[in-house]
Amino acid sequence: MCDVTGERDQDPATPFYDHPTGGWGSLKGVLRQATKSRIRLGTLETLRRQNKPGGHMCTSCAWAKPPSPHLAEFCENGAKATIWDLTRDRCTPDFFARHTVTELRSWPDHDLEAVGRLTHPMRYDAGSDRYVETTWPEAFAAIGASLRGMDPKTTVFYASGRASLETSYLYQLFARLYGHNNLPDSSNMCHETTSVALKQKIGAPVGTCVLEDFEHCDLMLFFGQNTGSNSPRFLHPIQQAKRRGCKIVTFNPIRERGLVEFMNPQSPTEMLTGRGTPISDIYLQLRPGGDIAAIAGICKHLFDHGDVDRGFIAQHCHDFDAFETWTRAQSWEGIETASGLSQGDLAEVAGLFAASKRVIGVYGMGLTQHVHGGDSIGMLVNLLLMGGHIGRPGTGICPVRGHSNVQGQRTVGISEKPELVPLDKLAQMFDFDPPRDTGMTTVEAVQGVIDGSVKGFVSLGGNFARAIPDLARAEPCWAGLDLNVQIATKLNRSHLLVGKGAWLLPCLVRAERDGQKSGPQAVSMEDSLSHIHGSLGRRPPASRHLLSEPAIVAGIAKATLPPNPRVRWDEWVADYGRIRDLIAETYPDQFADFNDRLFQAGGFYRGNSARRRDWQTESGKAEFTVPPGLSALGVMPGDGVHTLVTLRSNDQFNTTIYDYHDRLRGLEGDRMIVLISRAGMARAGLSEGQRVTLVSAVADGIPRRVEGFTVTPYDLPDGCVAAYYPEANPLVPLDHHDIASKTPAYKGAPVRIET
Ligand SMILES: Nc1nc2c(c(=O)[nH]1)N[C@H]1C(S)=C(S)[C@@H](COP(=O)(O)OP(=O)(O)OC[C@H]3O[C@@H](n4cnc5c(=O)[nH]c(N)nc54)[C@H](O)[C@@H]3O)O[C@H]1N2
Ligand SMILES: Nc1nc2c(c(=O)[nH]1)N[C@H]1C(S)=C(S)[C@@H](COP(=O)(O)OP(=O)(O)OC[C@H]3O[C@@H](n4cnc5c(=O)[nH]c(N)nc54)[C@H](O)[C@@H]3O)O[C@H]1N2
Ligand SMILES: [Mo]
Repeated sequence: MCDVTGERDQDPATPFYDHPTGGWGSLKGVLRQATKSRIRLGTLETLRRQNKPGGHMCTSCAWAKPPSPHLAEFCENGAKATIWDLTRDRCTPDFFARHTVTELRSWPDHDLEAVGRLTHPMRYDAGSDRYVETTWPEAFAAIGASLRGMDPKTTVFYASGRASLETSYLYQLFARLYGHNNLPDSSNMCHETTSVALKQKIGAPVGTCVLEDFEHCDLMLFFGQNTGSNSPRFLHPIQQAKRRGCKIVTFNPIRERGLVEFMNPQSPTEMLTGRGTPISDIYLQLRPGGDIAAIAGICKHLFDHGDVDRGFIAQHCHDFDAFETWTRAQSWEGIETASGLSQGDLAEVAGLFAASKRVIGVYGMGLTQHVHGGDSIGMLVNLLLMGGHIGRPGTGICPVRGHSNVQGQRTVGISEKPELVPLDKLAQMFDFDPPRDTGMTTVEAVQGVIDGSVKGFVSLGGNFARAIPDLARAEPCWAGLDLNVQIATKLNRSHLLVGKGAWLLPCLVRAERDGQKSGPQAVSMEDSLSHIHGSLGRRPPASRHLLSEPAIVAGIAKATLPPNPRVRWDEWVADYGRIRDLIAETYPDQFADFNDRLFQAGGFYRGNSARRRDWQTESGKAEFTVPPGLSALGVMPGDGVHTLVTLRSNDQFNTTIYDYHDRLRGLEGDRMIVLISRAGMARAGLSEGQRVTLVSAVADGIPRRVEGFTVTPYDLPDGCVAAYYPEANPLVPLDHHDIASKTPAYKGAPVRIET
């Protein structure tokens, strides 16, 4: 049962955290983690250098690193991520000798990772049902032999968005030399909606903002992005913008604390007075999937009042008339029903919008992870275009990316879409014929695991089997794989779903010293605002048996592929500067003089065509688009059906569960909870603390249920329930995804509650 750690006026029994984000609570969170992980003093020194030129770049979120950093340029969750990596605990061959893989499968996610850092390369031994110690040469030779015996098209090379640009470049090259484009990355569960929708709308697959824009905007609109937990360093520019008088409007079914109030841990006055900065001027708790309708309402109001930048639209936009006709035709009744917001609320936002000269639209998973997620992003771009708010200082569209290099992985070729990769250039540089067919997305890879067509899986980080939709359906099918190779830092459940051949290959973390033949090596990553940063680790490695990610990828590649005089794995691993030369040669417009600019303060900007109003779309202009309907949901709630939103707690990084607290939401101690409004509880005849089962309401003949959720009243809109990811993932059907990009609709799964 959850502790209720706070109270609010309206409903004293509803869990609520009424302190600002940041502040003493965040320091306590870090200290608790530091104590648990028994960190050394050197780790604190490492934190001081985090996200600064010459230091290492945090492995938590992808938020921008400013050119003049704060004394401590890290947040509660960035500190937790580093401390989690630099723990003194170890997961050794001895540990594996004591536990069978079958036994470990019964352990919770938190306990598996909490064993500590992996220390040795391990091979699964089916006879003893244990992972046993192996050597790197033995592992590479066996994996290479296995891959050589398989049809490349039946293998998938997955990447979680953490690996550096250098590793990612080698990884995509390996896949293509081997013979496939099956290169989904975590982006396929995340901002792939963005890559597809923004490319279609403005001709650039990433956001257009840079940090300075936040110094000039007078309105920011936040859609479904939980800044306080997931990109807390963003709260600094937000706080500064607020002090200048910038207005902030938030659309989110949940009142997330970071967007309500922020106390800057680096401000003695705020820390001592306990008073933070209020963040949102207007906070609208819309229905999940209600964003299209909410924006339609704002646009309708703008049309009614003539607040439209027709000069900009005539010069820069395509297909505006169809959008105007559609918007004017929408009824207020339809808009209010789909959004759950009133005409008055939306008119107020429209008034603010019309009065603002520079507007930024910010968004996260609340938009991308829906059946019509691409249309939600499309609507936000429509709104910005109505006022000419793209391609001017202080304006723009700002998707907040997740993993620290997820955007960069796409930039250097990790993509299942061959048209996004300069294949001719690769062919010429490495003298081979790259595959031209479209590879598998995450959804297709899972489908392939389920139907047996995927035979080999290589995972560069991540906990794929836990992060995916329909995970319970996929779980038994992993045993059917011929090869499962996991490159990782800590033990997780994906490592335990062993196939016929399974390998667990431990790597360095970013904060650790990476010594190669030519000396210590730096790596690089791209932040959410398209700036590239060098990262240098200095901590001693957790074990002398660890290899770097580039060395592991190169080791497997060399053992798999025939010799090619243009492909010099050993030389590249000896000096990562050589890999950066290859990146610069492949992408000369964006990465010229890469090595010279590696440690530029604030990162170097790789540019964005839409920011220059160079619209690289089909029509050569920015596209207005009409959504297929007012809701982003595939299935509407009603008649016992609720919309399930899956959430991250403040104490988790994706499937890595640091602890069982969700301080910013006032929820403590238990992750198996289902949040529901009191009105919703009354209607469903539920009482607080009751144990229930959630059952999927998608009628496709596949049973999906998760038992043991505790009913927890929470301030949520009608028709909506919420539960944590990954516990609730078995309830999200695999083919329930954004239509164009196939990003799973994790924020809008229809469920019933069984008592
Ligand atoms: N501490 C921490 N940091 C992280 C991560 C982490 O797990 N922990 N994960 C990283 C990764 S990979 C990613 S992708 C990002 C994710 O960061 P976010 O993009 O913030 O993703 P979520 O926390 O999943 O959900 C965001 C918000 O969407 C709201 N929401 C749900 N449905 C809707 C809707 O229909 N409309 C609107 N407007 N809002 C909705 C939810 O209430 C929630 O506040 O964070 C990154 N940073
Ligand atoms: N229901 C639901 N499901 C979701 C989401 C949601 O909002 N709701 N969000 C989706 C999103 S946005 C994402 S990005 C995915 C992410 O899902 P995950 O795959 O869970 O993401 P990671 O955080 O990369 O995975 C953590 C694992 O990576 C390994 N690791 C950590 N650091 C390193 C490193 O430096 N190198 C290597 N090689 N390995 C390392 C560790 O072994 C750790 O166990 O989940 C998706 N799934
Ligand atoms: Mo993500």
